[in-house]
Amino acid sequence: MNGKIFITRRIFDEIVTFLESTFEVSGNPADRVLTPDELRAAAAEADGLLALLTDRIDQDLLDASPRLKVVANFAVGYNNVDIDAATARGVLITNTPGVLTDTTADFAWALLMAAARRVVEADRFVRSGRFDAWGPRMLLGHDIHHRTLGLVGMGRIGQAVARRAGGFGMKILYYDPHPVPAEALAGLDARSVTLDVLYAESDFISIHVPLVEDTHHLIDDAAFGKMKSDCVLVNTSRGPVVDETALVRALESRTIAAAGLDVYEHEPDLAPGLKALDNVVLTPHIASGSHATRMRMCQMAADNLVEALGGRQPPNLVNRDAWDRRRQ
Ligand code: 8YV
Repeated sequence: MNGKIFITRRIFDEIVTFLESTFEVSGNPADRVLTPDELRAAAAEADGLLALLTDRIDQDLLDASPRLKVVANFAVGYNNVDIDAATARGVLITNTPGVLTDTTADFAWALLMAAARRVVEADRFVRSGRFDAWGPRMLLGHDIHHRTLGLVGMGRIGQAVARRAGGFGMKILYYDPHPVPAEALAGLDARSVTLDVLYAESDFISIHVPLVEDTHHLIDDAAFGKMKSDCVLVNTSRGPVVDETALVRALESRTIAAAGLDVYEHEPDLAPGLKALDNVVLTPHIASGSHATRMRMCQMAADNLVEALGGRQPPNLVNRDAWDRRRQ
């Protein structure tokens, strides 16, 4: 056996069987997030962890995990990991990029359309028995076709959302601090703009940035103040990118028209007043949640464990310096 791995949450049986062919596998039997103490106790015995974004991989945990060589995050995002602390110990961190791009982009569109055309509200209206006849001004929403979509972040998922906007005849604006390769923009009528121009000109704003120091509360009261009053905001990235109490204020005061949220600042808790609002669609962090994509994400995390604990550089290594450190 190539070492001991611990799986922090129940995953697909097929992947457990796959891992058991190489490793001594143990895992969290319960379908709930482990407490920090439980996670620390498990990690103390492990050479590798298959972890989720709900697992805090910090200095404390790493200090208490003398055998730990690799953490395979079952996610493309890795803001749950203290990368510097891991790299300092030569602990490899991997993620699951690419395989979830289209599934997540589809869901961003589902939220955008549900919020713009009030789908959830309308469903509740019909279920409540209030639909007694057609009405000319009933539950009117906002057009999507031929409007302007603003993308905050133009990485893989932002680009995939932009590609879908083509079918709606939309104008695309994007803001990304990092240069976007020309080939990624090929065929897309997308214009790079400043955030202020994006806020001022977009009818829809969709967020596709990682949670890092610079993106924490990127969307705040000041940003909402620059947006159109009929703007619809969509967030499938990370909750703390948006100041959620400011968002509640903006939705209550109709500073913006509506929002579609899959992530929350203090997930799974919601900011006070959010769930009472009609002009917001709320989902529980399921954007990458298709059967096929979650299975692929899980297989990718497992493959990274096999490579790393087999002494080979894992394909989806996030902290290259840790690999160099391990080889010294
Ligand atoms: C995951 C995500 O489902 O990949 C990410 O970064 O947020 C989602 O796709 C979630 O992180 C599970 O760990």
